[in-house]
Amino acid sequence: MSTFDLVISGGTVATAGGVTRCDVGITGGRIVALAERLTGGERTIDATHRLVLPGGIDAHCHLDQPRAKGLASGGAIMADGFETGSRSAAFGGTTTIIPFAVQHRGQSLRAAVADYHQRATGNSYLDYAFHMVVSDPTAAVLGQELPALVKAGYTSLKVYMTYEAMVLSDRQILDVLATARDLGALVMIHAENFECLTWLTERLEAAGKTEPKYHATSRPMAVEREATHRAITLAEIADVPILIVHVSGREAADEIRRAKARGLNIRAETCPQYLLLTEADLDLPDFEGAKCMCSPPPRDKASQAVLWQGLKDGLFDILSSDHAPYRFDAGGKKLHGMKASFRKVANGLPGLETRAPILFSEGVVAGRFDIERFVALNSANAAKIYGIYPRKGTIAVGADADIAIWDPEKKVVIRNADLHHNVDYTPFEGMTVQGWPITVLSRGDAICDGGVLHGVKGRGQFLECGPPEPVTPPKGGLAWT
Ligand code: DUC
Ligand code: ZN
Ligand code: ZN
Repeated sequence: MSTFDLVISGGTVATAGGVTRCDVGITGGRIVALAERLTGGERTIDATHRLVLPGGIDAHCHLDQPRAKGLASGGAIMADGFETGSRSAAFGGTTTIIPFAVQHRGQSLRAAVADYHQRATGNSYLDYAFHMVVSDPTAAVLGQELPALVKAGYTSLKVYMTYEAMVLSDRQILDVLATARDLGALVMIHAENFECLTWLTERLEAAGKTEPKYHATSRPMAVEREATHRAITLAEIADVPILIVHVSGREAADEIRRAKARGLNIRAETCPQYLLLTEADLDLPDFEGAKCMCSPPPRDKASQAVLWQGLKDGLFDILSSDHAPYRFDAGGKKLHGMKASFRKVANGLPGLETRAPILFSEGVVAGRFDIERFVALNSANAAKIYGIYPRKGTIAVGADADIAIWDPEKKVVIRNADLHHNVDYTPFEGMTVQGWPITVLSRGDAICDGGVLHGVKGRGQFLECGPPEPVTPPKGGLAWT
């Protein structure tokens, strides 16, 4: 009888805490042994000259979301559900996804969560958790639904400071933050000033300035900076940690740095599009700029440098894709035609598969940070922040065998034709990256290997999340309770 179901031999194992040459023994979907040399595997993967890394966690992605009623861009169809989204993520070395269960106004939060379970069940190749989106914080949501849902393993939720159908007032955000504080849940905040960007949008439209490039003009850095500052202020008043999602540039990053220096418990995320794209990418001919339209929009080279610095020095905790999969066709970006105002174009771009390879190539290979920091940004920090560590996010005895075996030398030219999502473009077309995951295991099962899909659709399991880190005790500095 074999000692292990599988042994990964000869590779270099890296976690957020260190790098070591060792073999990994896997049985029953879990890591059961780490040693210089292991024998007795029913199967063996030779990982010589390879990096053996915890599978990535994409902690911010949108899958199978019906467009909220009332949005100008309403009606556009998400091209990826849990099947193609998780498949694509796996080919890029990601083994856990955390998309959103979105509450629409008038809907119960429980019903929203149940709806997204139906969308995921039987479809995902990978394990998944859910963040909730709270767009209607009624007394029932705050008083009954959230306590029950947090207990049931939904320990993070997102609120929006913009979007007609989602925006919450400051007072509502405070209500949500205070509830999260009581429950030990983590609130993620989309920080853009809705009134300012709406005012700018109306003026731009009145002047006939409606092409995709004006999307960026309508949401300048000041719109994000102000909202970031306000989000931090609200968190300070409520005395609760928050996580600011998809930080796009310098001024917002500066606000977060200042808040952290004051001892506030602010976590932050950025995304590859803000590291690689600029506002100029929205100004491509033939409506092509719409491919790079996301909110907040990409900024400039100076902001890119600030974000890279923040990834390196700990200002940012995670790098997520914000995968929002709209095709460049009449069901997606072109739903209202190529002459439509930027206001009507669905926001977002795809990135589940390219996220980790871009971070590895531009981060580790380019010498911006080491492999431990890569693992922290790619998986370990997300696992801790969202309460699934150490089951996910590390290579340790007892952890799930969610492992990506990377060839650190392999050079890949990113081509949409080679990706596994259902979107008909990638904003990173033609970019060369070095380093790519060759074999990706989820709980010991090979999901993909050498470019071939082996995983079984629907095998992915829902993950109940525990309490998020950081759960630093409330400071009690602001007396309001
Ligand atoms: N912005 C969001 O807030 N969500 C999805 C896509 C986007 O661009
Ligand atoms: Zn957002
Ligand atoms: Zn998003």
